[in-house]
Amino acid sequence: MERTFLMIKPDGVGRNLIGAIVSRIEQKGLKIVGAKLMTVSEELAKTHYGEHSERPFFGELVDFITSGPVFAMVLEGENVVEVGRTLVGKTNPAESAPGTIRGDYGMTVGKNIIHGSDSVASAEKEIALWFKKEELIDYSLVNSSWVY
Ligand code: 3AN
Repeated sequence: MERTFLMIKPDGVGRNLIGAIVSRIEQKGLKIVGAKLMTVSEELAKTHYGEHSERPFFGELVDFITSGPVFAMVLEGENVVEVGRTLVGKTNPAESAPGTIRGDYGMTVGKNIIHGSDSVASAEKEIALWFKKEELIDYSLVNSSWVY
Protein backbone atom coordinates (compact mmCIF):
# COMPACT_ATOMS: atom_id res chain seq x y z
CA MET A 1 0.00 0.00 0.00
CA GLU A 2 1.28 3.50 -0.86
CA ARG A 3 2.55 5.82 1.87
CA THR A 4 3.02 9.58 2.13
CA PHE A 5 4.54 12.10 4.53
CA LEU A 6 2.51 15.00 5.93
CA MET A 7 3.78 17.51 8.45
CA ILE A 8 1.76 20.17 10.29
CA LYS A 9 4.11 23.16 10.38
CA PRO A 10 4.80 25.41 13.41
CA ASP A 11 1.95 27.79 12.45
CA GLY A 12 -0.57 24.92 12.38
CA VAL A 13 0.68 23.47 15.68
CA GLY A 14 0.82 26.95 17.27
CA ARG A 15 -2.76 27.68 16.20
CA ASN A 16 -4.04 24.45 17.82
CA LEU A 17 -4.97 22.92 14.46
CA ILE A 18 -3.49 19.44 15.00
CA GLY A 19 -6.84 17.91 16.00
CA ALA A 20 -8.82 19.55 13.19
CA ILE A 21 -6.29 18.44 10.57
CA VAL A 22 -5.89 14.89 11.89
CA SER A 23 -9.67 14.63 11.99
CA ARG A 24 -9.88 15.40 8.25
CA ILE A 25 -7.25 12.77 7.53
CA GLU A 26 -9.10 10.13 9.54
CA GLN A 27 -12.50 11.04 8.12
CA LYS A 28 -11.18 10.76 4.57
CA GLY A 29 -10.25 7.14 5.27
CA LEU A 30 -6.47 7.41 5.39
CA LYS A 31 -4.57 5.30 7.86
CA ILE A 32 -2.02 6.91 10.19
CA VAL A 33 0.93 4.54 10.50
CA GLY A 34 3.30 6.99 12.23
CA ALA A 35 2.92 10.32 14.05
CA LYS A 36 4.99 12.50 16.38
CA LEU A 37 5.28 16.03 17.76
CA MET A 38 8.89 17.11 17.37
CA THR A 39 11.26 20.01 17.02
CA VAL A 40 13.23 20.28 13.78
CA SER A 41 17.00 20.75 13.72
CA GLU A 42 18.54 23.16 11.22
CA GLU A 43 20.24 20.18 9.56
CA LEU A 44 16.94 18.29 9.10
CA ALA A 45 15.22 21.44 7.80
CA LYS A 46 17.98 22.08 5.25
CA THR A 47 17.95 18.47 4.06
CA HIS A 48 14.15 18.37 3.79
CA TYR A 49 14.02 21.62 1.79
CA GLY A 50 17.29 20.90 -0.09
CA GLU A 51 15.69 21.38 -3.52
CA HIS A 52 14.89 24.99 -2.57
CA SER A 53 18.42 25.85 -1.33
CA GLU A 54 19.00 28.37 -4.16
CA ARG A 55 15.61 30.08 -3.76
CA PRO A 56 15.52 33.55 -2.15
CA PHE A 57 13.09 32.35 0.55
CA PHE A 58 15.25 29.38 1.66
CA GLY A 59 16.61 31.06 4.81
CA GLU A 60 13.11 32.17 5.84
CA LEU A 61 11.79 28.67 5.20
CA VAL A 62 14.43 27.04 7.42
CA ASP A 63 13.93 29.67 10.16
CA PHE A 64 10.18 29.12 10.07
CA ILE A 65 10.19 25.32 10.15
CA THR A 66 12.67 25.31 13.06
CA SER A 67 10.78 28.03 15.00
CA GLY A 68 8.46 25.69 16.93
CA PRO A 69 7.28 22.09 17.07
CA VAL A 70 5.86 20.33 14.02
CA PHE A 71 3.52 17.33 13.92
CA ALA A 72 4.93 14.76 11.49
CA MET A 73 2.82 11.93 10.08
CA VAL A 74 3.08 8.95 7.75
CA LEU A 75 -0.20 8.00 6.08
CA GLU A 76 -1.09 4.89 4.18
CA GLY A 77 -3.77 4.25 1.56
CA GLU A 78 -4.48 3.71 -2.12
CA ASN A 79 -3.01 6.55 -4.19
CA VAL A 80 -2.32 8.32 -0.88
CA VAL A 81 0.34 10.73 -2.21
CA GLU A 82 -2.17 12.32 -4.59
CA VAL A 83 -5.03 12.13 -2.07
CA GLY A 84 -2.77 13.80 0.53
CA ARG A 85 -1.91 16.65 -1.86
CA THR A 86 -5.60 17.13 -2.63
CA LEU A 87 -6.42 17.40 1.09
CA VAL A 88 -3.51 19.84 1.61
CA GLY A 89 -4.37 22.15 -1.32
CA LYS A 90 -2.18 24.41 -3.47
CA THR A 91 1.13 25.86 -2.25
CA ASN A 92 -0.37 29.36 -1.99
CA PRO A 93 -3.31 29.27 0.46
CA ALA A 94 -4.81 32.29 -1.31
CA GLU A 95 -5.31 30.06 -4.39
CA SER A 96 -6.28 26.94 -2.46
CA ALA A 97 -9.93 25.92 -2.68
CA PRO A 98 -12.12 26.05 0.42
CA GLY A 99 -12.37 22.52 1.77
CA THR A 100 -8.60 22.03 1.53
CA ILE A 101 -6.44 22.44 4.63
CA ARG A 102 -4.48 25.39 3.24
CA GLY A 103 -7.65 26.85 1.68
CA ASP A 104 -9.52 26.74 4.97
CA TYR A 105 -6.80 27.71 7.43
CA GLY A 106 -4.03 29.61 5.62
CA MET A 107 -3.50 33.11 4.23
CA THR A 108 0.11 33.30 2.95
CA VAL A 109 2.59 31.05 1.14
CA GLY A 110 5.23 31.66 3.84
CA LYS A 111 2.95 30.20 6.52
CA ASN A 112 0.90 27.56 4.77
CA ILE A 113 0.07 25.26 7.70
CA ILE A 114 1.10 21.88 6.34
CA HIS A 115 3.53 20.03 4.10
CA GLY A 116 2.62 17.03 1.94
CA SER A 117 4.94 14.93 -0.25
CA ASP A 118 4.50 15.80 -3.94
CA SER A 119 5.36 12.42 -5.50
CA VAL A 120 5.83 8.78 -4.57
CA ALA A 121 9.61 9.23 -4.88
CA SER A 122 9.65 12.28 -2.55
CA ALA A 123 7.35 10.46 -0.12
CA GLU A 124 9.81 7.57 0.15
CA LYS A 125 12.73 9.95 0.67
CA GLU A 126 10.88 12.08 3.23
CA ILE A 127 9.55 9.13 5.23
CA ALA A 128 13.10 7.75 5.50
CA LEU A 129 14.38 11.19 6.53
CA TRP A 130 11.78 11.91 9.22
CA PHE A 131 10.94 8.48 10.66
CA LYS A 132 12.84 5.45 11.89
CA LYS A 133 11.49 2.12 10.66
CA GLU A 134 10.41 1.12 14.19
CA GLU A 135 8.28 4.28 14.48
CA LEU A 136 5.98 3.04 11.70
CA ILE A 137 3.29 0.65 12.83
CA ASP A 138 1.63 -2.10 10.85
CA TYR A 139 -1.97 -2.70 11.96
CA SER A 140 -5.48 -3.02 10.57
CA LEU A 141 -8.26 -0.48 10.78
CA VAL A 142 -11.54 -1.99 11.95
CA ASN A 143 -13.57 -0.33 9.18
CA SER A 144 -11.13 -0.54 6.27
CA SER A 145 -13.45 -2.77 4.22
CA TRP A 146 -15.89 0.16 4.06
CA VAL A 147 -13.21 2.47 2.64
CA TYR A 148 -12.03 0.33 -0.28
P1 3AN B 1 4.58 22.58 -1.60
O1 3AN B 1 4.83 22.62 -0.11
O2 3AN B 1 3.15 22.96 -1.93
O3 3AN B 1 5.02 21.31 -2.26
P2 3AN B 1 6.97 23.84 -2.64
O4 3AN B 1 7.65 22.53 -2.50
O5 3AN B 1 7.05 24.57 -3.94
O6 3AN B 1 5.44 23.75 -2.22
O7 3AN B 1 7.56 24.83 -1.54
C1 3AN B 1 7.94 24.37 -0.30
C2 3AN B 1 7.59 25.38 0.74
O8 3AN B 1 8.32 26.57 0.50
C3 3AN B 1 6.13 25.79 0.72
N1 3AN B 1 5.29 24.90 1.46
C4 3AN B 1 6.18 27.17 1.32
O9 3AN B 1 6.17 27.08 2.74
C5 3AN B 1 7.54 27.68 0.89
N2 3AN B 1 7.43 28.57 -0.27
C6 3AN B 1 7.19 28.22 -1.55
N3 3AN B 1 7.16 29.29 -2.34
C7 3AN B 1 7.41 30.36 -1.50
C8 3AN B 1 7.51 31.77 -1.71
N4 3AN B 1 7.37 32.30 -2.93
N5 3AN B 1 7.77 32.54 -0.62
C9 3AN B 1 7.92 32.02 0.60
N6 3AN B 1 7.83 30.70 0.86
C10 3AN B 1 7.59 29.89 -0.18
